[in-house]
Amino acid sequence: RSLATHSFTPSTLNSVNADDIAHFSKILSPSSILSTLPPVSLPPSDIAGFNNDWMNKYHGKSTTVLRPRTTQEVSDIVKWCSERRIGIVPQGGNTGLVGGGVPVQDELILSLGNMNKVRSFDPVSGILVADAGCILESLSEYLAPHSHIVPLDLGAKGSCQIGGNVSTNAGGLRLLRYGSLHGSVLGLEVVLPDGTIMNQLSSPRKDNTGYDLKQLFIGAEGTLGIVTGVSILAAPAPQATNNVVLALPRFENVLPLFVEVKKQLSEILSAFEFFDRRSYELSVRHGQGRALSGEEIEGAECFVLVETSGGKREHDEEKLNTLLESLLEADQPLINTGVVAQSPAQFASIWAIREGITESISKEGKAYKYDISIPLAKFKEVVDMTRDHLQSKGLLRDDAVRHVVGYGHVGDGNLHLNVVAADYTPEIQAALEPFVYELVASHKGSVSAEHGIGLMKTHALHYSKDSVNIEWMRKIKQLFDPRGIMNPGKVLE
Ligand code: FAD
Ligand code: 2HG
Ligand code: ZN
Repeated sequence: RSLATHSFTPSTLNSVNADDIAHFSKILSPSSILSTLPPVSLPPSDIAGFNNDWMNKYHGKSTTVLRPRTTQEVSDIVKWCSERRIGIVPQGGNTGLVGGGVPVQDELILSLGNMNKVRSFDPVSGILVADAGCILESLSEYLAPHSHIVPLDLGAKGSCQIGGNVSTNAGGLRLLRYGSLHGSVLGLEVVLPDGTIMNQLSSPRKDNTGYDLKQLFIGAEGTLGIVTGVSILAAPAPQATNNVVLALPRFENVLPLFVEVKKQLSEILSAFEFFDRRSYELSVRHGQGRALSGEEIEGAECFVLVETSGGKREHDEEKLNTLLESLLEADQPLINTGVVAQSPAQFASIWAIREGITESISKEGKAYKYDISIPLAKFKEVVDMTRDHLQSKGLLRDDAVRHVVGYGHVGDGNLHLNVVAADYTPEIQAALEPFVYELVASHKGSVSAEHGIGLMKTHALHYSKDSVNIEWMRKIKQLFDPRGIMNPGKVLE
């Protein structure tokens, strides 16, 4: 059951038919065409995974999934779809959280999964050029022997693709250290909505030759073209990493703690991640990382994960230990305890608690996700106000809303407010929206910090962008995609 509150109907678009399949057969090998239409005639269940999103909240009705192997094949498909006016949904790992990667109706799904080769890596400059369909984790594995890392990391790394990351401008767990993809992506290869291939992959690191067109595709969520290749600046792998989970008696301590941690760890600080007590409990309940001891979590209202990445283990350990001592010995300690990883396994376990929250929530129930930018000082207030609001509506009960939790990237001012319910229902939806968006707007925040607009937030864009900005977004969309075939109904209504 789709709960999309949007009435978008791509009425001017055509459905894929058997003649189209015959044409695609001339472009692609048979194994690259999955379709319920003749002559392929697969059962719908064979393509259900492409029609349903990661949360199982948004459901498309596509009949056909194409899995090209080359940029030329993508171009030939898009050219045909442009002439025939068939809507196309580019799809990467399908881990997006705003319904952007699945069709609204029966648009064709163009899945990048077969374009999964590293094209080149230069260990001197650190420039990696890869097909868009490369899975993020496989790029990390490729770079490890070259002592480099992808400047991006997120919990979905085992499934998401670099092209999907670029198209959502994914933030994730390393943004604090390495900045956004707007900085680290050096060039893109894109198939434009008329099938033209725009290649900027050979861009050097410094390139001020006029308008920087690639920036438009970073975060465009597939509405302006299909990213087929990515050139990205990999970072030198840190020689030493460590992490610690800090238990805080009250949320109000997070802000002064962040200031203190930044001051003391300075150049070796690589992550500062926040999760409230309930998020922690859900994560360990569903087997994500080893639970802390009762003593360690006693009296803790929330937790902060601090990661260090530096050049010399002894130096970094000394800094981390000095930080912990000073925090614990202060007159009014900001933390109750700090558990430092003593082994690679413990390091991974501490990260698993934080990275596993999203998955544990999906095991606990259906998630309403609000990925918002607000002032750090307001994180708790917004979570509490949302919970109180649901309570006042009588919705805080086991068969409706089970939990309201907050976690996220404190260093970037990005809160993940998650409302975990027994089911997606119109009643809960109406209680949450526009309530949450108005709250965000009252703090001059963003209704989408890092996940994008997709289908979920097209109607909420105006809470964060004024009419002049939206108008120019529309003009850009019209310029690139006058026939409206590229990911219709996403980002802009
Ligand atoms: P998809 O879900 O397939 O697509 C996402 C959007 O990009 C869609 O609009 C799609 O049409 C478009 N798209 C995909 N590939 C292309 C392409 N090649 N060309 C053009 N358009 C394309 N996000 C964060 O920012 N930070 C996080 O920390 C984070 N953690 C996550 C953890 C989990 C467990 C999950 C499930 C998701 C998380 N996300 C996070 C959401 C995030 O948006 C995605 O994980 C990721 O960036 C999407 O990549 P994907 O390949 O799965 O793209
Ligand atoms: C994270 O930071 C992701 O873990 C997912 O961005 C957030 O599930 C969410 O709301
Ligand atoms: Zn996040």
